[in-house]
Amino acid sequence: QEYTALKLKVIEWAPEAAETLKGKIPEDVSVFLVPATLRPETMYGQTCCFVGPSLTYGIFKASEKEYFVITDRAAKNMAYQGIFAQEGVIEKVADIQGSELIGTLINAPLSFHPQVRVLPMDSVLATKGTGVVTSVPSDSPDDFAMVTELAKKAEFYGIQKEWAELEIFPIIQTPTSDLLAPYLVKKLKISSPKDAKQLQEAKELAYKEGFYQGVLKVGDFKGEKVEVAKPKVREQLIKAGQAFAYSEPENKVVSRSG
Ligand code: ZZB
Repeated sequence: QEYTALKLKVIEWAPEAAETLKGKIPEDVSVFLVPATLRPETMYGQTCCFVGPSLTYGIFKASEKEYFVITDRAAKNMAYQGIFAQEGVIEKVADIQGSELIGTLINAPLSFHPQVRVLPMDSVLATKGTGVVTSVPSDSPDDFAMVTELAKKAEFYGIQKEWAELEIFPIIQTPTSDLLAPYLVKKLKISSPKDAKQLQEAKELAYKEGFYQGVLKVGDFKGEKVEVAKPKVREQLIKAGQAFAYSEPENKVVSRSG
C-alpha cells in the first residue's frame, strides 16, 4: 500500500502537550503531525487532523531540523524507507498520548484552511498508516460523520465547537455531487460515526465515484480528472517538501472498519 505522508507543522501545542513535551524537543526544530493518505488530490479540503485519543504516539527525529509525531509502528516502517537520517536508526525523544494532542494548532499544506486543529476520532487504527489521519469531510464519509458529531457534542469531546465547524468547500465534482461525502452520509442515513457498516459502504462508493468520475474543481490542476490529477498533486507536495512517499507491507493493512 503506497501512501502519501503529509507534513502538518505544529504552530502551537495544546497546553497538555506543551507540558508533557517540555524540555524534550530542541527549540529550533519543526515538529510535524504526519498523516498517511490515499487521496493527496483532496488535500485542499482539509479541515482538521484526527488522532486516536487513547493511542500512544512518539516524537521521532527525522533529520536535524524535523521531528515527526507518528506511532512507534510507523516509525519502524519509516526507518527502512530512507525517510530518517540514518537507515534503520530510530530516535525517539518523547511519548505522548493522543488525548494530549487535541487542540494543537497545525498548518495544513494546500488546504483552504491553512491552520487547523488536532481533533479526536476513536476509530483511528494504530495498526494502519501512521495513526494520524487528515480530515477531508467533503470527500471522506468517515470524516464528515466525525466532524458533524464533534460539532454536535463539542463539550463532551472537550473541544471548542468552532474547531469542528470550519467551512467545507467543494473540491471534486462527480456526476452526483461536488460534496460527495455529505451527500452519501445523508443518502445512506448515517447519523453517527458508529454506523460502521453504512460508513464502509459510503467510503467504497466515494472512492469509486471520486476516482473514476471525479474532476478537480480547485488548485493548479483544476478541470483535470482525479485519475490524472492525483499523481500530479502528490508530486507537487513532495517537490515542495510538504509530503513524502510512505508504504507498508500489503498484508499488514487493515481497513478502518476491520
Ligand atoms: C485523507 C482522505 C480524504 C482519505 C478522502 C480518504 C478519503 P482505507 O481507505 O481504509 O484503505 N486512514 C489512514 N490511516 C488511518 C488509520 N490509522 N485509521 C483510520 N483511518 C486511517 O485507508 C485509507 C484512508 O483511511 C486514508 O486516506 C485516511 O483517510 C484513512 F477524501 O486521507 B484518507 C472515500 C475516502 N476518501
